[in-house]
Amino acid sequence: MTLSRGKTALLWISFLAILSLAIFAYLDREGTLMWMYKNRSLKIAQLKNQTEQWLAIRTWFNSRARTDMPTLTPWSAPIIWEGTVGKPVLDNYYKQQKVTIGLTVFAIGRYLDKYLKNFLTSANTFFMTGHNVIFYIMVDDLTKVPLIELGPLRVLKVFQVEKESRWQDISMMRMKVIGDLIESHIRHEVDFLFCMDVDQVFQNDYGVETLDESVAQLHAWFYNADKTAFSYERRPESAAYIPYGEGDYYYHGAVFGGTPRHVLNLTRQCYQGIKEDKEHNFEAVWHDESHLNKYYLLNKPTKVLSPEYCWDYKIGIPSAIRNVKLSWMPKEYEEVRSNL
Ligand code: 4GW
Ligand code: MN
Repeated sequence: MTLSRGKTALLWISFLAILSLAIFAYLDREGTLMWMYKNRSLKIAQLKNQTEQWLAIRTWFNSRARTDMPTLTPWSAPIIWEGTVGKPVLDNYYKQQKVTIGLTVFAIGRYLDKYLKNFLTSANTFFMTGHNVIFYIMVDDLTKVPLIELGPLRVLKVFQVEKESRWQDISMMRMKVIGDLIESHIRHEVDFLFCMDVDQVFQNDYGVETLDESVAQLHAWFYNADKTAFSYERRPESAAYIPYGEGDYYYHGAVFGGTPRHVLNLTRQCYQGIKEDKEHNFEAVWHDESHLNKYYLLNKPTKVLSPEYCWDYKIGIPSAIRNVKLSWMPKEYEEVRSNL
C-alpha cells in the first residue's frame, strides 16, 4: 500500500508533534524547562541592568596592567590586583550615583573585646572613604560595643544576637542572621554589601573598585596553589562536596559581598547546605567557608579580589602583594598580648 503525499506529510507532522510533546513533558517534569526559561530572562534582565546602570569595564579596568598574576577569570570576571584599576573614574561614578555600602560584622564573646574596636576604627578610616557607609554590627553584649568617633558619611547600627555555644555554630549561623537582616533592613538601605570576619584590620583604602554584583575573595594561603591542594570539602556526604579536579579558586570565607539581592541568595544557599549537613550529623571541614566555596563554584562571582584585599602577613610579603588593604589579625600574638 502506498500513501499519498498528503497523508505522509500528516503522519510526519503528528509524529513530530508527539515527540516534541514528550520532550516538553519530560523537561518540565525535571523542572529544566522552567529553569532554562527563568535563567534566560534573568540573564537578559541582568545584562540590561548592567549596561544601563553600570560603568563599562574598559573605562576603569586594565587587565594588562599586571603581568605577574592572572587578572581575568576563565569566565572573564576581573581579578582586582593593585594597579589594574583607574580609581578616580570609579570614585566619581559612584559619588554621582550616591551609593551606600553596607558592611556586616559579627563580634561575639571574646571576639567582641579583642577585635571589634580595631576593626571598626580602621574601617572608619579606610573602608569606602568618601562614600556613604552603614556598619551593621552583631554582638551578644550591647554594653561592650566600643565607642568610636565615626566619620561624616558613616552610620553604625548595632544588633543583638544570641551566643551559640559552639564556635563552629557562631561562624555558620552568620549566614542565617545576615540573610534575615538583608530581608528586614539591609536591602532597603544599601546598594552594595560586604560581610566580613572581625579578626582583621584595614591598612589602606578599600574602595569602590571592589563593588560588583557578586564579589569573592581569593584566600591568601591558596592564591598560588594548585587546585588539588585547595581545602574544599572532599567528602561526598556533604552538601559542600567538591570532587578533586573541580573548582576554580579557593575563596576566603572572611570576605564576601555583592548586591543585597545577590548576597541574600548566597547566604540562603549556604545556610541550606549547612542545615542539610546538620540533618545528617555532618559538618563540612571549613564550616561556612566550605559551603561558600561550593556556592561560588556553582554561581561564578562577577568580581574576584586579589589577596591584597585580605592578606596574612604570616606568609611574608611576596612581590605580587603590592598594596595590602586589609590584613588578618595575628591570633596567637593577640592571645599573648591580652593575657599580659
Ligand atoms: C574558637 O575558639 C573560635 S571562637 C573560633 C571562632 C570564634 C568566634 C568567631 C567567636 O568567638 N566570636 C565571633 O564573633 N566569631 C565570628 O566568626 C567573628 O566575626 C569571626 O571573625 C568569625 C569567624 O571566626 P574566625 O575568625 O575565628 O574564623 P577563621 O579562623 O576562619 O578566621
Ligand atoms: Mn577570621
